[in-house]
Amino acid sequence: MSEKKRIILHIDMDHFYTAVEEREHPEYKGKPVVVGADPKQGKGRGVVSTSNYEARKAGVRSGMPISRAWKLCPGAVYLPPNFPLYIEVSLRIMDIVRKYADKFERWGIDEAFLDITARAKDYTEAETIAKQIKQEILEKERLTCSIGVGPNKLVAKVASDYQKPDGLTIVRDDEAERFLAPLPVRKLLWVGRKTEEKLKALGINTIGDLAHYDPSVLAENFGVMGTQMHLMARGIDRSEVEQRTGVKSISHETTFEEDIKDAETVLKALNTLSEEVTKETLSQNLFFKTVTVKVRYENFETHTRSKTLQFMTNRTQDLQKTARELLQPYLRSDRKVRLIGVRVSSFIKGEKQTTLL
Ligand code: TTP
Ligand code: MG
Repeated sequence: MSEKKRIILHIDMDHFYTAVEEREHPEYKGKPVVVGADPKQGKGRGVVSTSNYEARKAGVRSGMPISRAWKLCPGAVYLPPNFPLYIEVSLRIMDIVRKYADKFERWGIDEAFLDITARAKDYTEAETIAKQIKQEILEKERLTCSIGVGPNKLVAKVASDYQKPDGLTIVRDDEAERFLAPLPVRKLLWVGRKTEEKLKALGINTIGDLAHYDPSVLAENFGVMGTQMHLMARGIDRSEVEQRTGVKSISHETTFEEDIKDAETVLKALNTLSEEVTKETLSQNLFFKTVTVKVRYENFETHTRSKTLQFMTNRTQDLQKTARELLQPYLRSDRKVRLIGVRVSSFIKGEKQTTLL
């Protein structure tokens, strides 16, 4: 029995946080813009959330220490993240996008997968749909995105990243393996830095190298993941586009400007983080049950501790109280704290909560 051929789209907004900031502040247009921690004239700690393409030209990247970004690009506009705004824009974009598909899957704040098999009889029709989506997002939100179209989620995702910004890359099922072959293995989803190093040691640099490698040796070296990677390298991915809340957890963390000994200051920051987290869960109509806190001491020793509540909640006070209980044992007069974080997980959607009650 042959499987029905699918057509999948992956949409990824271009430099999302900074794009939203540029839209709100036209005076930033054309300048390098960095969203992230306060750079404090190069002495700031914490990291870059994202940067626009002008700042990327200077070498600034997501996740890089903000102090390094400052060195690379001192003239950029540096902005703190405005999460409530990004979430609001993200939700509106998801509402635009989901109309175009029978199956829709949100994937992080600025990405989504669409299964349009039932709506596009071929790749030409798929291209028309992709162009309509780009046009509607541009008209309604004045933002650009990049879209990849392919026979499965894997190929669509790699394709959306292929030409950025404002790209549209179409990869038909019979072209998938050839399209992937020259790309570095790290472009495959879930191939992290460690795996990349191990693959390099085996002489595997490109996805094509991986596709032609002996699968039994890959299985020996990487177990089930080896088999999985070999399939992916040949452009094979059977995973479905699945409707779900899209997020498994929501978290916020902060690196203090200087290491903190005073428990009250740490707890105050914890309250603020908890507030930011519940703002986000409320905006997505999610109730949570599990709370996790993270603490990093000045020597980078890091601990996390979780608790699952007896009830689902979306209340800031519940989160603040639980987070405080969890963090308290780590606040010791002899240890300075560098970073703290709050995460919530085990979600259900608001409507379900009402039916449960
Ligand atoms: P990405 O889609 O990875 O990045 P991007 O949209 O900024 O840029 P690109 O044009 O390459 O797609 O992430 C979406 C948003 O998530 C990004 O705007 C900011 C946030 N983010 C972080 O806060 N930290 C990170 O390390 C990354 C990668 C993203
Ligand atoms: Mg993006």
